[in-house]
Amino acid sequence: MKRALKLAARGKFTTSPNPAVGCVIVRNGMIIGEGYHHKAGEPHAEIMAMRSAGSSVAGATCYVTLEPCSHYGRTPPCAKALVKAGVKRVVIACGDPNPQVAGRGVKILKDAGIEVDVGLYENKALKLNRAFFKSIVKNIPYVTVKIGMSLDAKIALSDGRSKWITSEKSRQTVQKMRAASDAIITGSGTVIADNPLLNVRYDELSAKVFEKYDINKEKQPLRVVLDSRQRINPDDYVMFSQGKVLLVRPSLDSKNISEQINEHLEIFYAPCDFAGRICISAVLSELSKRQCRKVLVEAGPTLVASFLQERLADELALFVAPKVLGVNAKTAFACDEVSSLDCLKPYKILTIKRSGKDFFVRALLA
Ligand code: AOF
Ligand code: ZN
Repeated sequence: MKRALKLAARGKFTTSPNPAVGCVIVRNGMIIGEGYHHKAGEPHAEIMAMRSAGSSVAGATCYVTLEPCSHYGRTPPCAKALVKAGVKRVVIACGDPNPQVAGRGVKILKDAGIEVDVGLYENKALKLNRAFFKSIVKNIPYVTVKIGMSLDAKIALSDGRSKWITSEKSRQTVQKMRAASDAIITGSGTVIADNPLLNVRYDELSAKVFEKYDINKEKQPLRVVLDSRQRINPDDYVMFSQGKVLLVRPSLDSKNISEQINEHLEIFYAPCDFAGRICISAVLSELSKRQCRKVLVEAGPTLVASFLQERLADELALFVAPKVLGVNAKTAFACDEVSSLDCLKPYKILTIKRSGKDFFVRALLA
C-alpha cells in the first residue's frame, strides 16, 4: 500500500477533478503489476495496474489507495473489472465518498466473493486527496489562503512596496501550489496594486518536482478576480492578455449569469451581500460546477478577512519572513476584532517548515 500511495502521489498535479489513486497487484509476495491514475478521462489506477501485469491477475491481491469505483463515469467501473479479472483479495486504503460510489464499489467486490479489507494507511490516503474528499461531498472547492508576510503579519509598506518580503524558495513553493490548483482567486485591489499575471511559471519549479510528479506544462489554473466595485478595466491589466480570467461582478438581479467576452475573459455576475460585496460562497459554488476542486486565494487583507470570517478557508498557507515591517505597514488580515477570546476557534497547525530564510506554516480550519 505504501508503494501504491507513492504511485498515486505522482498524479497529484494532473488528476483533478479526479482524485490521485495508485494500485499495486501482488501474487506470492511479488509485485506483478502496478499503476496510477494520470488524468481525468484516462484509465483509473486499477486498470493501469492490471494492464501493466502483462499476464492474468486471477487469484492475486490488489492494493488500491481508494475504493474501486462502481459507476460508469468517463470510464467504466473498476470494481467490475477486478471481479472479471478474478482477483482474490482487494485491500483498500480508504472509501470513496463520491455519492456515485460511496460503498457500492466494496459491495460489488464482496458480492462477487472477493475478500475486501478497508483502512490500511487510511490517514495517508485521506491526506493525499484532502481537496477531492471535501469538494465531492460539499460541492464546494477546498480553499487554501496563501499569504507571504513579515513576522508582524504585514504584506507591504504603507506606500504599497512589497517586492520581495519572502525568499525565493518561498516564491518557488507558491508556484508549486499554483500548479496544484484549479483556480486562483484574487481581488480587484491586488490586480490594481500589483498588475499580476497569477499564472504558473513552470520554469521556476525545481527539478525535483518534475522527477517526482507528472506535470502538465499546458495546465494553467483559472484566474478569478472579484470586482465588487467594478473597478477593473481589463484592457489595463496584463493578466487579461493571456490564459483565462473569470471576472466576477455584482449581479443586479441576484441571478448567476455568465458572459464570454473574448477568448481570455468571461464575466460572471454573482449575488452580493448588503454591503455590496460579492458573495464568496456563490463564487465557490460556481467554481465547483466548473469542476474546480482546489482553489488558492492570493489576495489582499480585505478578501482574506472575508474568507477567514466566513470560515470558507479550509487551510492557511503562511510564508513568514523573519522581518518586522512596522505598525504602519499594510496588514495581511483586515479581520474585525473578536468580541471575546473565549469564543475564538483556533486553526490547527498541520506543518511548520523552514523555507529558505523564511518559515512556512500550514494550518487547517479546526
Ligand atoms: C477508481 N480508481 O484511479 C480513480 C477513481 O469519470 P471517471 O470515470 O474518471 O470517474 C471519476 C470518479 O471515479 C471520481 O470522482 C472518483 O470517485 C473515482 N476515482 N476511482 O476506482 C481511480 N481515480
Ligand atoms: Zn475506477
